[in-house]
Amino acid sequence: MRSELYIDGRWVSPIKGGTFDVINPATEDVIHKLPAATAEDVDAAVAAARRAFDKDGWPKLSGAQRATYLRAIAGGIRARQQEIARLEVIDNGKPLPEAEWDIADAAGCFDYYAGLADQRDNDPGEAIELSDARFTSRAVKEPIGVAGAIIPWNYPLLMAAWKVAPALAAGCTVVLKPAELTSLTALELAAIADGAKLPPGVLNVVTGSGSVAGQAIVDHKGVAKLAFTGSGPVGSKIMAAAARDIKRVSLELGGKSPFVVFDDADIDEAVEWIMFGIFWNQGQVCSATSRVLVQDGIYGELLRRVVEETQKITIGNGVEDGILLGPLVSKRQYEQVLGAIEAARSAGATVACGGRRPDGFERGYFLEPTVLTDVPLDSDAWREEIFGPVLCIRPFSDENEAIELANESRFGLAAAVMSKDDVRAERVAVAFRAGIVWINCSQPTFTEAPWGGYKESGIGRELGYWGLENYLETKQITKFV
Ligand code: TAP
Repeated sequence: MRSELYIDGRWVSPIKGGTFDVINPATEDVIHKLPAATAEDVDAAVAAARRAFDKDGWPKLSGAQRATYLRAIAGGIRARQQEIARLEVIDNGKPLPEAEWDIADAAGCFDYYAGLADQRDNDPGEAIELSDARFTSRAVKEPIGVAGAIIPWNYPLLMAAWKVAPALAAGCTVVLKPAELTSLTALELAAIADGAKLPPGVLNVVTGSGSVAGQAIVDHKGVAKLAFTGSGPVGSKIMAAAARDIKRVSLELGGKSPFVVFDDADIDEAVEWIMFGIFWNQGQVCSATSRVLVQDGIYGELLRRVVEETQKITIGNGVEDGILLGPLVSKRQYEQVLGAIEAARSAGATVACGGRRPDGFERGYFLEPTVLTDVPLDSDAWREEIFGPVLCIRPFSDENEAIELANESRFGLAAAVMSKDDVRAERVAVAFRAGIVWINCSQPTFTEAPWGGYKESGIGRELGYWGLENYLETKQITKFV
């Protein structure tokens, strides 16, 4: 495990020397100490990133040259997949197979953006047809500058990859701040980039708190673009701060995503996707389909099956075999989710199963997977993101009611629909006010496809070509001929 910041291609101690504890959420043991960066360290990181951008020529390399570095990073991640996945488990708590998938996806993300970097070499810009024939014009894309990437704790390495890979492919340089709760693998990413001989300053990783290191990145004049994933209130603060010097901003802020199941759906498949949609990663997933709406005809049967399957979920330390649900990431998160369940109960909801600490667990932030019914539509449990293994399920009678209930939210990240009637499923998919819509499934995520939310779920899109665009400016070049 690394114990230093990675700035300008070197491992350095924080200028003020502070540290913070790394806690394994399954055991509550302090397993490591990491450096707490302050504004002075962020200054050094931004200065290095600026020099790499302005003077050392990272943006001027060909796309193919940048792609070579990205592929080397992908290879470096794959070569250490098992070891990094284990670090993710002891840091975040997720079951090992899930961590292995995350790490493989992170490597895939670097390979994918290497492909897009390659393609940009052949892109002469877009010719623009002008109304005045005396001029010719074209639009070209250029990297924005230094990108500040601030990421959450639910998919630590993968969220780093979603930001670092497209930024580097575009020709930006990066200062990355991982969440204090899960910083171990971001430092390993720096080590892998170092091993791939990424030029100094192109990627800098500063660990530390959001209010100090994160805020310093947000406020820094040398940062041209902010890419953030996390909570709504922090996203809102970042957008307001970015407005001061018109930094480019992309935000991914979570949601309260609906899953509409019509009564012609296959019950076995519906149960499987519903469970996956909420209990994966302990429910700490921005796109979790945490509000399930089931048509009257199958509501009773589906609820019975979901409860039955939920009670079978094996809970435990993610490093052990056969575990499907690990601990929540932190004491704070555990208490917040328990509090949300209690508040739901007080508001009149029924706890159909779960809702408490499982028997036999004295240490660790373990919580039984929970199913809530009779959740009032005006309660926080129905309206607010709980970010834990808590499913709200309720019946509906017809399509219009389902769409209305689904869209009645200040969020709009994802939505899912299940029906054997393709025409109806397509109609509902179009009616959803959400950035990501799944038909007959929930949560599949592809590096090639755009990811981001409507409404208060965020602004901008990550992944695919859209993810690259996040880090590019558009320039018009017009010539008098
Ligand atoms: P946030 O506070 O939003 O943390 C996300 C990232 O922002 C972390 O790296 C955090 O740093 C940093 N940060 C915090 N304050 C900042 C500031 N003033 N300036 C710049 N960066 C700042 O989320 P959280 O506290 O970890 O979780 C709270 C709730 O947010 C959760 O319960 C959940 O509802 C939601 N959440 C959503 C997502 C997604 S994917 N949408 C992910 C995580 C959490 P530190 O954590 O190191 O302080």
